[in-house]
Amino acid sequence: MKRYFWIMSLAFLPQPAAAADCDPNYSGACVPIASDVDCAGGSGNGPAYVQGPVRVVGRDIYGLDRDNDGIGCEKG
Ligand SMILES: [Ca+2]
Repeated sequence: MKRYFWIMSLAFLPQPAAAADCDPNYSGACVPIASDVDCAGGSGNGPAYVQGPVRVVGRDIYGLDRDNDGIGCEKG
């Protein structure tokens, strides 16, 4: 019985550290946390880029969703 709970607790551990490096304001793709993020293939100057589309679930702090429909980098 004790062993059963130990195995179950592993299933609820946080995902590996990579997830912590993604901005929580976006989902669907890993938007890096940087001074500025632009859409890959777009005209932005970085320094970081994300391959869209990404869904804005918080504040669009990087301005990826220019037409405010909730999806950023649609044509990225
Ligand atoms: Ca949009």
